[in-house]
Amino acid sequence: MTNKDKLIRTKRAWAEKGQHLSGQETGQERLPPGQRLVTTWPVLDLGVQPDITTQAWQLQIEGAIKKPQTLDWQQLQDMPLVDSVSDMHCVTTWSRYDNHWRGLPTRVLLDRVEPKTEARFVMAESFDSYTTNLPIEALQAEDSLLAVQWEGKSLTREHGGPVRLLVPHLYLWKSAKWLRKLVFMTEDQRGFWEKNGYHNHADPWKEERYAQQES
Ligand SMILES: Nc1nc2c(c(=O)[nH]1)N[C@H]1C(S)=C(S)[C@@H](COP(=O)(O)O)O[C@H]1N2
Ligand SMILES: [Mo]
Repeated sequence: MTNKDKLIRTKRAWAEKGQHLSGQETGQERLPPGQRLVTTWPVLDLGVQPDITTQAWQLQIEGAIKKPQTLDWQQLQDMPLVDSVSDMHCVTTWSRYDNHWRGLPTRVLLDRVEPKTEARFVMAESFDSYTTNLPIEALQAEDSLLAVQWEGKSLTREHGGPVRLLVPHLYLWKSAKWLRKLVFMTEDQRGFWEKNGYHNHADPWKEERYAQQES
């Protein structure tokens, strides 16, 4: 068994046992319940880190939208990129404060593709075949980005460069690395970890870690 398979097996086993559920309430605190602060940035993925050049990178945007389109790297650079500071929270219990990002606010992208009124969910798909699902509101949040830089440097390959999704108010598994496609959906569908025991919603302040907590 490869390390990758072991990691996936371990995480599935945690999901089955409800491991890391603290049952604590932290109210308005910055650190969500059951999390601990780190200053490093751990790398987590399914073991394949696609090597996508900025020249080869393209984002397909399709589904229940009025303006289906493909964005390339240059088109993305020509859009109104912003700097944004946010915290990240991984379900494996580490959190990292004050990450400096640069990217395109996903709400700007929503304005550009014009979701149909019946569009309510989005499936993010990546170059490593990873998928994760989100409610459309997650992309309307002010600090959700198509991220291209972290701490003033191009996003590295291991962290999902050239372009990853960043949805800082949800556990980090919702932030798809090596983003390749966004599919707007009228009905919800579960992505990779959501089918493998993780919570569909992933709100760290509600400690929505595992599917078994969904009632
Ligand atoms: N494409 C892709 N995106 C992914 C993953 C993955 O395996 N493939 N793993 C997710 C998980 S489980 C986590 S915790 C974060 C980790 O991001 P990082 O490696 O930059 O810390 O990426 C998420 N996005
Ligand atoms: Mo994760």
